[in-house]
Amino acid sequence: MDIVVFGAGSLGSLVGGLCAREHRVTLVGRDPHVAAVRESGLAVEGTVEFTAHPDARTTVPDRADLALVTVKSFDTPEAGRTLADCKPSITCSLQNGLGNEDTLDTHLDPVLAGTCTYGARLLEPGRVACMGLGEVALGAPDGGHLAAAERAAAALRAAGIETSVTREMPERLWRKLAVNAGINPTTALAGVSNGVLADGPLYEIASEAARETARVAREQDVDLAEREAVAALDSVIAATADNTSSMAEDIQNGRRTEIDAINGAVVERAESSVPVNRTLAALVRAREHAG
Ligand code: KPL
Repeated sequence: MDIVVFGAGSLGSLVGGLCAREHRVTLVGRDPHVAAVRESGLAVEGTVEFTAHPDARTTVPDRADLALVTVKSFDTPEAGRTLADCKPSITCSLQNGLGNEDTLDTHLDPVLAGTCTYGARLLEPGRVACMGLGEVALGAPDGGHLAAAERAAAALRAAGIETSVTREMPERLWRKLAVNAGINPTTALAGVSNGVLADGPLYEIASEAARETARVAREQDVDLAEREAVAALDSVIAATADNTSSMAEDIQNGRRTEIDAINGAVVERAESSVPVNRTLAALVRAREHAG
């Protein structure tokens, strides 16, 4: 199968590298990373260790059977427009935040929603660390069955990636949103690793952000209990204790964050009051603007 991974950052490179053990993969990203991969291959280190040799470039190839989208949520409009040129038979978002599938759907069809629990870190151009084995869940963004999800899942499984197809993607996306709404802004603002949230005052803030997110999910007819959102938060904090969240890394490096698609998305959709998400979103935006 021809797979294009649009967004060769840490997660995209890891997933692309794993897929390249079985499929023809093109990683689309930025130099100097893609130049290093083209020249010497992609070294995957950590929980799994191998060198993969995907094609790597800054532009999309002519065609693709499957496109995996791993760019930051604010780059999704560009991903949709650019990927339309290679007419992928199936597109699947593996991104953080809400709304990515709708944005991709403007240009591509069918579009699947996906969640991925692999931990990844880009060490330097051409080298990515696998911080822990994970799994992928795929399905129709609005729930229900989509045959394309079975085909995409079969391709990922053939590459050794544990993948399930679910009819409950809305619940999964909101559960993941609750986790990100709790962990990402609190770790970014405090400048700490995920594990620091486990005890103390930051946990109260993170868990209240997750509870608010579950309440907003239910306002949108998505069945997510507050205790389920907090249980998901607890298990991700424990499983990623040593990791720096993507938002904390973005703030440390003076980059734009995904705040709009995470806490901003909760605030935007809320019918009730969500003071913790609103405050976290305002504080992270202020930090971004301060540079
Ligand atoms: O998805 C993540 C992120 O950092 O964006 C979590 C799950 C919080 C892991 O760090």
